[in-house]
Amino acid sequence: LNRDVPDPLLLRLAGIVGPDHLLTDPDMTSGYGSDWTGRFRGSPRFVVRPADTAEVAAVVAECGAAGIPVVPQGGNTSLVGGATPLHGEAVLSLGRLSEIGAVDPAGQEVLAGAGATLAALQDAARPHGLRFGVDLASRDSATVGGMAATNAGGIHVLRHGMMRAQVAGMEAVLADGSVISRLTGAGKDNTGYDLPNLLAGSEGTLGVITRLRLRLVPDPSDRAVALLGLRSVADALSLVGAARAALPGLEAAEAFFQDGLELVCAHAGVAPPWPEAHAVYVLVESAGTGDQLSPLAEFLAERPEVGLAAAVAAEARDRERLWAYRERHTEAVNAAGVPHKLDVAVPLAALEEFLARANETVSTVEPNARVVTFGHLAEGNLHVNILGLEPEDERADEAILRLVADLGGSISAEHGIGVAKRRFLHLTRSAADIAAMRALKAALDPRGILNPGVIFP
Ligand code: 2HG
Ligand code: ZN
Repeated sequence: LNRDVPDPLLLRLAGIVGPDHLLTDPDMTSGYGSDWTGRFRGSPRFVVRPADTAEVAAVVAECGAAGIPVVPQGGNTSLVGGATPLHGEAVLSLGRLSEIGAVDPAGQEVLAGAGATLAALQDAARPHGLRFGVDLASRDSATVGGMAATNAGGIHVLRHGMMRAQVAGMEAVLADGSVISRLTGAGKDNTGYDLPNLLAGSEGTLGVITRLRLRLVPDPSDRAVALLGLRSVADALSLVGAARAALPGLEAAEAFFQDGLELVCAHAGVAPPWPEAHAVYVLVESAGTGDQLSPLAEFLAERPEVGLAAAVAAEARDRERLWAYRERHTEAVNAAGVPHKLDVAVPLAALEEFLARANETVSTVEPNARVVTFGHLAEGNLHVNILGLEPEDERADEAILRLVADLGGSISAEHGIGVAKRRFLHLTRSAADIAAMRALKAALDPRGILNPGVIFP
């Protein structure tokens, strides 16, 4: 343990997980100390990497008894400082709980450890003609435990819903080290409070998810993607509305804008899809069994919103090329600086107004700031990324989130509250809501051991 005076807690933890899985050397622990954006940084007191549920329970009980708060961490892909030891907490890494059980083809379910990555889960499902209903760009790192804890969204929400909708069962360790488990997978179970549903989206503040029974969906054999350069946000919305009605296989409807496209092209070293600029770019994807390309192309040919800037693709490599313009926004933004990330949703009827006012709202506060917006159009979910602000300067964040609240939206559509938005929770949740949430937190974690400072100020 590299310590002159052995710390009794560290000795006990090393006894539980084995000395190799208790990290105290700052060179080894620093990677666990900041979130993916780099905006939120801390130094963990130590990092402990249990191998299974029993070890997680023993670690949480020991840390709780010693009064050491614990930050549960999966793939560390949070964009809101949701798994960052800002005040020297211990990091409880779930990465070793990565086992994926046998796929149940009849029940279309699979048991997965919290530390299994999304990509590993997809690999396990594919040979059975199945896949997981949630997909997102960080698929190689994001773990299913973290995705459930944050109720992650992603690019297929319009077809399959968010992460909570995929959770058929859950095992978790509570703050006192006890284990709750509903993993049996009996499709129907109406026996009292739905604790898995409560823990999904609780951002590690109510319990540490250790295993999940996850729903799978049929893996469509055919896909087609279209990228369109359109004249206006109004056109984009009417096109997506029509696509939802006309294309039963529609599973993605994404949007981005000229400034974001230019950033991606410069960062990735690729040419833009068309030489001329367009007011808004929309990417739609349709998936199913049998030809998807012809119905998509026929639909687009009849739509008045669609002009010459239209590209369709069915082959995997061509689809990926079109998707890259949208999917590489996050890395391109991060390469340009440390962003403030405001993942918001506004009612579709207010989307145009929000977009028209967002940039001016930011520039009133900070004239030099740069705003890059993109997102999931069908849900009115926009990722407002602001560059050129100090990490702790929240004035622009507040102005945008107040605009969202005024328009009847949500200050966090899919990334969670983390520490980034805790001061603003009251903007879209009532005092009664917050009091009920605090009561749950106090009942399940009276000493505030689990992920302190997340969700609540
Ligand atoms: C996405 O939709 C992710 O690509 C990340 O939710 C969004 O980087 C972002 O702001
Ligand atoms: Zn997103």
